[in-house]
Amino acid sequence: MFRKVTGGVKMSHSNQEVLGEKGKLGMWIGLRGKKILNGVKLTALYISIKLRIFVLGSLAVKRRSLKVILPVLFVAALLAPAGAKAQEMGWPWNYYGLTFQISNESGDDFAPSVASNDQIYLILWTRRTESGYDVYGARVTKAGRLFEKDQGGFPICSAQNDQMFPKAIWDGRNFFVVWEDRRSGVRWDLYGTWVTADGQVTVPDGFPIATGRLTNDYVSPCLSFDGENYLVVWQGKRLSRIYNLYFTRISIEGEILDDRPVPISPSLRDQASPSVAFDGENYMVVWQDKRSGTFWDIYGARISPDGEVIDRKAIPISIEKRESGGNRWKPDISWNGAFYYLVWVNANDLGQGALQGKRIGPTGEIYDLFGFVLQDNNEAAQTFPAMVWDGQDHLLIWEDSGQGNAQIYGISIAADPNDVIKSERRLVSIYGYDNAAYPAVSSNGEGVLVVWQATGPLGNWNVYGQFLHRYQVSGK
Ligand SMILES: [Ca+2]
Repeated sequence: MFRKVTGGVKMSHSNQEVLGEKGKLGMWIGLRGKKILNGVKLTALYISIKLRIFVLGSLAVKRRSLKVILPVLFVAALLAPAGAKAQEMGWPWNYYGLTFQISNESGDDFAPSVASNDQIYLILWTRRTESGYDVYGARVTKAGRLFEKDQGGFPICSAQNDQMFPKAIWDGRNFFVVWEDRRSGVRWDLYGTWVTADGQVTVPDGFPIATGRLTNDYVSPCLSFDGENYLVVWQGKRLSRIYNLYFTRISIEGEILDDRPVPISPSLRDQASPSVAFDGENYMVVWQDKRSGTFWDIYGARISPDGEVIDRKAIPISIEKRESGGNRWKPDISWNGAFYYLVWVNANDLGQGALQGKRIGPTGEIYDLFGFVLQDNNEAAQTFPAMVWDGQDHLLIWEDSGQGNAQIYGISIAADPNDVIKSERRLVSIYGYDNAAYPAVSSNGEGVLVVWQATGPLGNWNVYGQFLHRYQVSGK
């Protein structure tokens, strides 16, 4: 059920051995451990965990093999244009109301995402039930209050076998939702449906968006909307062994517009973790790419609304030279009306995740020769960055495993094409219990809703949310 957390929750560090320096890997292992303890079949989740560890890389495993990367960043700072020096701005957000909690006493609620229109936010997440994993949702008003009838969440897909990791976008009429679906029993496919602003699921359990062949999984979907059609991008297995990125366009009526999944930049090396935004003219997709043969880098490509890949060879984005190693993972892209702001996880000198940024113009022009550090705290790993534009500034949030107990932090970043202007970091998961992880964020232009997962009082995963609004609210 949905509960208000009344504050004063102590942040226990008792899970240090689980999270600690293992970061995200530890989280998923913890989840798997819980699953085993609960005696439910674990094949599907195990595959999913394995996939994600593979995709994210393991900060813990990489740690030993990494040498000092700090000099690279230092040199980058020296060579970067003067304008790229970081400047400070204020934190413009007020914490409005109390943190929400969605709890499910018999299982886990985790892996949340959030979308919004000008009236409501739609939170989506994965729920572990006795018969596998299902997709659930709940609505929050633009003032940050849960809808009474959505307490505890409503099912969006409870088909047989597992459905996980939903994402949504508002299309002007409905929320279009896409998730990973293993109802076939042999592989992960992508399914979707619509959720109305009233909370109705128009196609219960959804319809197929893209289905792989044989055991070729389709996973990690992201989506955007160009005013007429949706673009769904995902990583799909090829030749039963490597992941490449694909997309398909879907009309607002649900018609699949591309005969078959379209490869974005075919490669014999892995590509993973896509993120997509629409700039009013084209889509920009960014992802992590192992075409160097050794390390993951960040690449991008534009896709036109007609479904043409404009940058078939892909735009190399994280072109900084490495001294000794280091991967770049998990990019997230945000359009602010003039340019794209990009963030990704960069292995820092301790082999832990730090957050790096870059700005990219709508034609693919990279504004920053060297990526700049958006957040780097050597005491902790920064992972799972998510960025949003609220009409005035970007808000960047992430999972920070400082002190062994992960929490959600954020910084504001000005939409300045020349200077890096950002606030000091602030704790967002103030009342989020332990192991606050896997954050997501959406803005309707007036406020921002941040959601994450954390272990609740019963020891299972719950979904939490914190509404933020600007200090100066006019006419409200
Ligand atoms: Ca299910």
